[in-house]
Amino acid sequence: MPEFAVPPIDPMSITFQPPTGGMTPSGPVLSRRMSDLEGLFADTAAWRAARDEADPVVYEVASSPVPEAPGELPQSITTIHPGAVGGEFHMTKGHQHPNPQGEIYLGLSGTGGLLLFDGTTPKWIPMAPGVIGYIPPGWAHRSVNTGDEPYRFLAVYPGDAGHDYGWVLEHGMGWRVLRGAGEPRFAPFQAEPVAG
Ligand code: PAN
Ligand code: ZN
Repeated sequence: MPEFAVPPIDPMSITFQPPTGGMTPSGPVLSRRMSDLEGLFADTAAWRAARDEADPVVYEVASSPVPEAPGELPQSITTIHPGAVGGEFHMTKGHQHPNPQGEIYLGLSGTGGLLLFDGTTPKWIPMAPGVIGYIPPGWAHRSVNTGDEPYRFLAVYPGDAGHDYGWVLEHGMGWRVLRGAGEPRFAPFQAEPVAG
């Protein structure tokens, strides 16, 4: 066994709970409500109305007990509930890994997409059950539910990657993902307000 600055955890198995998107054993679980997503959606009036009316849970993230420590590979399962705000699909906040490291997503259920942005060029990876979306180092990433049912995916990432949310607030994600006729529609990030 090599020497480690932080001793690794023991080998373990983690069971995915398909009905809820939970993990057993479980680490931290977090819920992001509409009120937690200020500044994300282009249509501020629609966002405020959704927040004030019911303040729904937009997405939940269940984590395994694997710690965010160097050398470990923590996992999380994100469930984004269906819906849109001013025509813009429900999405995660999005972040950049300040320590530039890659990440793997695996679609588990529902339909969505992975929006990637390197500061210049946006890219879109359609996600569905069985699809692996690969996030190379240096690409900010956001997930979007483009369907009518919960979109759920597994993420596996290096434990010392870190999460920088300020980068996305400052630079945007290149595109906004809007409800279209059948397929999602993409608008430049600056376009606001967005008509529903
Ligand atoms: C994912 C995300 C998760 C929630 O586990 O953290 O989908 O998205 P936000 O963190 O942007 O709110 C991941 O990419 N981890 O690195
Ligand atoms: Zn990430």
